[in-house]
Amino acid sequence: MATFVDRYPEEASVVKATLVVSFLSLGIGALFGLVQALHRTGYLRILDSVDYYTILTGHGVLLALVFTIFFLMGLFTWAVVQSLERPLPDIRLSWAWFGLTTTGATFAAVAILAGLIPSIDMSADVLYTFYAPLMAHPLFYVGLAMFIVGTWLAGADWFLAYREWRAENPDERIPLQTFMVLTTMLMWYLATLGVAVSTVFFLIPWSFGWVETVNPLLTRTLFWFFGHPVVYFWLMPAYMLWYTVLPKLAGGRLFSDPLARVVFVLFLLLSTPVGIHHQYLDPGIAEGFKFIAMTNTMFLLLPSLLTAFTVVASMEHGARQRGGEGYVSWLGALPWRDPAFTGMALAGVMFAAGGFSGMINAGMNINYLIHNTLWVPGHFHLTVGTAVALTMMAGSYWLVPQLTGKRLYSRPIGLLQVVVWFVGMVLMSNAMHRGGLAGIPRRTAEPQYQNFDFSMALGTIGEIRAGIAIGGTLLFVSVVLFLVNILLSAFEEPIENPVDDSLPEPLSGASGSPVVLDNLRLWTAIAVVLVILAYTLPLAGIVGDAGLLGDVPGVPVWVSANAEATLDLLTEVIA
Ligand code: HEM
Ligand SMILES: [Cu+2]
Repeated sequence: MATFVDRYPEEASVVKATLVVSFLSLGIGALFGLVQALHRTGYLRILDSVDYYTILTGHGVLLALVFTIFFLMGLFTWAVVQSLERPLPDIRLSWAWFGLTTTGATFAAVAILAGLIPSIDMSADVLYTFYAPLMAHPLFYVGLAMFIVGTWLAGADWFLAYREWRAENPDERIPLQTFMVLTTMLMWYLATLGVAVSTVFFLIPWSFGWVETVNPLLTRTLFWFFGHPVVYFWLMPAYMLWYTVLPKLAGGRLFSDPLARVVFVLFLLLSTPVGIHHQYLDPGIAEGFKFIAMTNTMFLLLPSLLTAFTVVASMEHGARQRGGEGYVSWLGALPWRDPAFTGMALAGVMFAAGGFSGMINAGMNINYLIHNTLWVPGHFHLTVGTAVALTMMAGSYWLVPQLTGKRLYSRPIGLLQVVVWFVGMVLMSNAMHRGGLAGIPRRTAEPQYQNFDFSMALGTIGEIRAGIAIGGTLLFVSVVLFLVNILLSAFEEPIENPVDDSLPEPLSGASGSPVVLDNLRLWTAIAVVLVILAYTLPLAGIVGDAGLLGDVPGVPVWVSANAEATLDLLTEVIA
């Protein structure tokens, strides 16, 4: 059968456009990552420590929000079109959401980067978590709002495509990839309510000066209402690739379609009512609510363990089809020379490690030990920074040829790239975890530790710094290899079948999965109820304590070019 671009040329253009934005952000974000890694370890300092937060905000926003979500929008568009086997209802809608998200992301990026130019009175050094009392230039929040509305329209595009398909196929099961897209988007609609309310009703009016004050705890809580589920928004594209593409690359078939559906339903139900687990150390939220969030978080382990089981079982099936034998030696029969396969498999291994450190984060009491230390970036560079990012890069080696009709420039470079990422991340993330245990804070340009002379359980501060600097450098090199490989692929000649893009049926198919799983209305209703139960009382308490608009004037970091004004404001706040 002809490849994706031949069957759906217009949709392929939309997907390509989203990937271009995604990869551009990846390149800039990775450069910032390198600058940070070398700066805070003292190896190379090319900028003033004052500008560290501009770079750190750029890194977080461009990688965690722009790179990942643009990739998701491209992947989901591809997935809906190819699994429903029909074009999108109206390609103008697709270009509209692409235009809106791209403009929004550009506004936010401009507001952040302007912080590097002292003559422009604009900055947004508020970090990718952007809650009060740090205040950004209004352009930043307006950009974010446009970006979020754009993702809503993208979801509408996919739901409309599904509705057209459903009208013609009233009795069929929702194709698995479309099911994944729809459940993920339902979760997203629910989760983004928090950040949309916070941005539109509080942060935008506040940054324009229409209201004097905001309630910082309220904006924090609304951020984390969205800030936990967003991690599943990053993760679900990776899960989609692990469930539907990885088994095929391994030479086999997905072990179980019903299990995959159960996992996505569980994420829809459980992603949102746990956000308070990011606020274990926030005063102003009663311990009991934190405890409930912790309990819900532990339930979230279930879908991840189900995934580990299903994906490994599918890989084992593939390996045995390829002649693999024994309890463990079947691993050797997997196609390790294929960069798409190896990248995703290594990403999965890293995700398991990230799961372990995540357990520490999730435990209310142990969390106090590592809160706001380097441990935390150590953790999420394994999860979003590798499980997601490396899967997206590896998946691109298989996906991009379908969108261009051209083969990948070099598979060996691809293989080298994913292995370099793995090694770099082992070094950087391991050092970050240990640094965190030693008490080194995150988000700090100057963790000097000159007179640090007590011995640590493992390694020394010097060795931890070296791990971060060398690991960070390898990661940057890996991103360069990835981008060059993709760029050079664009100059290949188009060919008939640039990649084997067929996706085999699961071993245990949709017909074996309970029909109720496809009842999206039911799951959405339960998800809403769970959110109401988890959030009504905490939010009522926060608003009851300090009012909707609080009494904190805020710290507008966008006048930080004028340090004295900021200091005056700070003094005012403290007084
Ligand atoms: C070239 C590869 C990368 C390098 C060298 C790198 C390095 C770093 C370093 C050193 C920090 C800690 C800064 C601090 O707390 O002071 C950091 C933070 C962070 N990184 Fe990365 N990183 C890389 C890739 C990624 C990727 C792929 C993602 C996500 C997709 C990511 C997301 C983040 C986020 C969200 C933060 C936290 C920002 C904040 O605290 O506000 N990074 N990175
Ligand atoms: Cu979380």
